[in-house]
Amino acid sequence: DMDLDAVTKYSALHIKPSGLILQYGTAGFRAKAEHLDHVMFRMGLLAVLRSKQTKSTIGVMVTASHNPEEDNGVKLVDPLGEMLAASWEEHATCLTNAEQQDMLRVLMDISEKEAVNLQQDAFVVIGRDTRPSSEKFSQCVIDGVTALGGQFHDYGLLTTPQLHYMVCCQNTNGQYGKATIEGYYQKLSQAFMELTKQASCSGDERRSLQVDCANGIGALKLREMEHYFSQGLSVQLFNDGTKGKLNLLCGADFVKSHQKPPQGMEMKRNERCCSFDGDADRIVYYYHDADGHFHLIDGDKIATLISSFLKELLLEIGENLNIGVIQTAYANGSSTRYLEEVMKVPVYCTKTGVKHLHHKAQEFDIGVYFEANGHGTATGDAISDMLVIEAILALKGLTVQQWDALYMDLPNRQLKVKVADRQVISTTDAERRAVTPPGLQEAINDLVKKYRLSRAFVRPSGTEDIVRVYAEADSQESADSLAHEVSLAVF
Ligand code: 16G
Ligand code: ZN
Repeated sequence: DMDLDAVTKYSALHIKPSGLILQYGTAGFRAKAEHLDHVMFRMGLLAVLRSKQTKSTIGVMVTASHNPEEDNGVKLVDPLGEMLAASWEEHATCLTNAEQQDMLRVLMDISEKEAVNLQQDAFVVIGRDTRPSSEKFSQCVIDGVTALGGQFHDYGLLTTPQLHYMVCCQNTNGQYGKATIEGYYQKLSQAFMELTKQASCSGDERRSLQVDCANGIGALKLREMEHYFSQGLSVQLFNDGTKGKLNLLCGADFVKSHQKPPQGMEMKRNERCCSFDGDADRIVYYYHDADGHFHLIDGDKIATLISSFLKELLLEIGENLNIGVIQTAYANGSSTRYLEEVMKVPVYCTKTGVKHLHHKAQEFDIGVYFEANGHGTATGDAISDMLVIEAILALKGLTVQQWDALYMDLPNRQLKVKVADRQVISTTDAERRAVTPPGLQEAINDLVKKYRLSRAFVRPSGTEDIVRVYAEADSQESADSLAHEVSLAVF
């Protein structure tokens, strides 16, 4: 029987600071760690309800991805390893923001609204990143699960995609893979070794790759996994967490947004390097050319490599499956053009956030999706993305320069603008056009007209209290000045 006294008793150990309001956004809750104790506990409770409702295992991941070490966050993972359903995101926000004395009532309201059978068993699996606050927070989640009588398994340190994998395995009777870390390593490595066996690398030396692990969980897991695929690929790890701080001056987000190499990595000319983010669900590649110039290979170019490879493979074997590439407004205009005009692959644009891309991708026999920031593919897994990229480069005998030369990125610039209330900006057309405030889109249109090959948009961030501005044009100077002018129009 449900023992709600246990919920009351445990919740007294995880008091919500009154007045604090948080929102379950594109990547779950994210905030300074000191605000999150009650959120973790309540997400443990909510995971139990979702598990009872779906009669499946639900995942809870404690991480704040590429945010600074002082932050933390939490997100729930749905039965097939997917993002939490939208209606439950709202429940998550309501439950988290309920004042202490209202919490139990809100919990019961959700349970009623969703027709949860409280007698049903519940099972929750938990993972966490390497942040100092994460271990304590998984304990808060466990308190929430236990308070509602749920069973749980704590996997401890995992990358975000590894937790998604575990949830999927738990709910598919082992058909997808074994729900163990060993099972994950085996599944990915075997696929990689199998693929690269066909590469004609006669006498070629073993491939090697330099990996910046953002001083995060990716380093630990890649080190554990390395020997499973080391016959095909040798990885050299940098920013492995032994010296530097998580995500500080390194990692995929830093490299992409600053368009420069991470600190703490020695780059040799013309050699492939990549960066993960703090929870290893994003990846970008880059290299220094013979003149020492830095070249970034972002999510758009990764999507292009993977989708072109698949398209050619389908032609070769005469298989008539439909393939689509899903991008966001941030996709470089050159990538969209190349995919549509050269590769003849249909391209679709959705709102920012993996769940939107994922949803659209499911409409195709083969859906490839990437955000420009390196978040993409089937689960958004930096390790599996790295292995598939390495396999394709090997099979096609492509160097990193040849890959980079598929198309030339249009120069672009991103800016953040602080405004009093970012919600006054609303958008349409997959965030490419502003609907409100009135006049803003017209102002942007006028600015864009002043530059060649130009495009610009603004959107309220889903993860920070700011508005983001994106601009691209035929030269870096033009992109910079367009972005600047648009940011002034936002005030
Ligand atoms: C979240 C999203 C990421 C997106 C980013 C945009 C997931 C798992 N993560 O991190 O895909 O690029 O938000 O942030 O969906 P923004 O709204 O602050 O620009
Ligand atoms: Zn991440």
